[in-house]
Amino acid sequence: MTTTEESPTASGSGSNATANFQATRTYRAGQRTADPERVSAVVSAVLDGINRAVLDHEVTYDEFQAVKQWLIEVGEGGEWPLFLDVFVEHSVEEVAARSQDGTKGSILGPYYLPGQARLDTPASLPQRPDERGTPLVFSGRVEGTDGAPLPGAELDIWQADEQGYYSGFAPHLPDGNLRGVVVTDDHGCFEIHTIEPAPYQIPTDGPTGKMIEAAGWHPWRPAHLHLLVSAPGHRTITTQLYFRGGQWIDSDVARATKPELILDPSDTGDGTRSVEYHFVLEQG
Ligand code: MBD
Ligand code: FE
Repeated sequence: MTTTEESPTASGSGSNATANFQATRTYRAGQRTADPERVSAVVSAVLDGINRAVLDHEVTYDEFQAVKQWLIEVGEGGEWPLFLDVFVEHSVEEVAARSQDGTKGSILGPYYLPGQARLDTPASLPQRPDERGTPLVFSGRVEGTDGAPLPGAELDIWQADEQGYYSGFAPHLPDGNLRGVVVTDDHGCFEIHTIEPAPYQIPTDGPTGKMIEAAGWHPWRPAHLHLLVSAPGHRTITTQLYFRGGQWIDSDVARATKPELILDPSDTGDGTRSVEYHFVLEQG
């Protein structure tokens, strides 16, 4: 099996995402026992959808066997977190968003790693000495839905580098690169110095990428910053921010963009770009 030790490619990242999911499961919700009626309702709907597709498209035995083989490969390649976060999480997030106020959310994705360095504002995300990419100064404020600033709020931020790789999921990157937990100042303000990320390509050499290619789709997500924004007494927001004019904004393979989440950085004149964003957290 390919690992990220041997190769920084997508199947490497995908299997790494499975290991990460299992290692960090306790950070995630969803351990409680489900109501049998709900299990029956949801599982029936999923199976109905699959059977409907088989009948409507007259799926053959050859195709059925190919699907079984592919499902086995997704598991063996460790790509279930990748596949599910790309193709399904956007609907789970849409449901969650129905009861959420304040800043719009987006999907978490497979590459969050808890426990990063805590940094006071103004903060520079950990970078290699020769980190490539356009410098970006990302600043703003965190406030409640009542407009009150939230000092001591945390922005847990992670992003791809200028080649589209995430630290922890590519062996050539140092641990913690372009990740950090930035704490707001007495006025709820933050300032983060980083670089603009590149678009992200689903690894083309793994089963998820092969399915995308077989269907003739593209494997790209637009460039984005990931954030978990939290403050005591407030509901944590999981979101992503994109860049105006960025490639794939209107055709994100993970369908995770929203118009409210698009940044429009301006040139500062010295090759740096700068942009502000205000986060609004719901009480409770
Ligand atoms: C990513 O970088 C990402 O954000 C998601 C949601 C899925 C795959 C890779
Ligand atoms: Fe991402």
